[in-house]
Amino acid sequence: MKTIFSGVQPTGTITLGNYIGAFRQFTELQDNYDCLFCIVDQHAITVQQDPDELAKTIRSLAALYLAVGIDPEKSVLFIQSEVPAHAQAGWIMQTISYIGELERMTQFKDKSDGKDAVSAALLTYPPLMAADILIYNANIVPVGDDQKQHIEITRDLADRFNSRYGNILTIPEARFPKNGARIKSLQDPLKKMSKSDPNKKGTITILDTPKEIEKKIKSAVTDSDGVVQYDVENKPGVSNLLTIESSLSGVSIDELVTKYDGQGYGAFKAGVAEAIIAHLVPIQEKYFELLDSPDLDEILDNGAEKANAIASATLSKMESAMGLGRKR
Ligand code: ATP
Ligand code: LTN
Repeated sequence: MKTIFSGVQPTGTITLGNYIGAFRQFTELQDNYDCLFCIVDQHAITVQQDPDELAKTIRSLAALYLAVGIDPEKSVLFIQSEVPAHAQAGWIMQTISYIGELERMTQFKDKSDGKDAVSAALLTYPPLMAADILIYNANIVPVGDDQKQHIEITRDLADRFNSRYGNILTIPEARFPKNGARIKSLQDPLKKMSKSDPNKKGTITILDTPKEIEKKIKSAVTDSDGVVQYDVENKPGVSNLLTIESSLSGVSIDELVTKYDGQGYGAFKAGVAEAIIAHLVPIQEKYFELLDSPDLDEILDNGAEKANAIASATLSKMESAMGLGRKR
């Protein structure tokens, strides 16, 4: 059976973008693949985090993975920093990465732009992400569109490692959702919806109350022609809302356009908000049940143990191939 790996950073409450782009794919895939899902806390600290807040967010993200439908009987759910092989293999991947290729990464450019105190880890984020994937010999990595470049560099590094040290690593492939690979900010529909966006009006989180959701959708930026049509170039705001409703309700965009034909943006936005609320309320109920439950710790302990066994075996092969330690 093929292996799936993906990770999400504990950097805030997950958004509708994360949910549609990543989590939805995870729950669909777990029946047919060996799946590992990770809370990538070591990636989160590439920008400074408040320790208490980070600890809380890690637990919250674990509960959310389960609330959206990750089944610990089918998938391995764990925290990156509890499996030391990630950082160890991350170091190895750094040794085969070039500064130039890391400096060209869009995420590095975006997150370092205009700042004076940029951590070295923000630059070396991609080799750690490559290690995350490669130590499980993952075949498929389900992610949103923004991660395309990171998967490309992972493939390049795996290939480079294999050609230098022997055929050890599996070259993974990215998998993007058919619909909703890049959900946009409600306030700036040219930008992606992002959990670390300081403008909270642009983002719907998976834990927003129905009232908050209605308010945010009502104030979502659209345009002045009042026609509900899918046209990403000329009507990015309306198209984004159509994508959101379609991917949550399963109703095609064409059918939605027919449904809202002749109605103004008021009725359209009310319909979009309703679809989001109907989808999120059951997830929220499960989330609050799980958050303080001891089951959560047991699931994460089990996950770390299973992940450790796989990851340390690959790491050992990598170290031996490179002549590290006394493994030869
Ligand atoms: P941050 O703002 O901290 O960078 P983020 O919101 O971009 O966070 P990540 O933890 O980096 O979220 O991403 C988790 C997963 O969600 C990734 O697979 C990513 O591709 C996907 N994702 C993030 N934002 C969107 C979006 N707007 N639309 C679709 N998928 C998304
Ligand atoms: N870089 C990703 C998070 C991430 C990840 C991974 C995703 C870290 N390691 C491995 C898939 C596989 C992000 O910023 N969304």
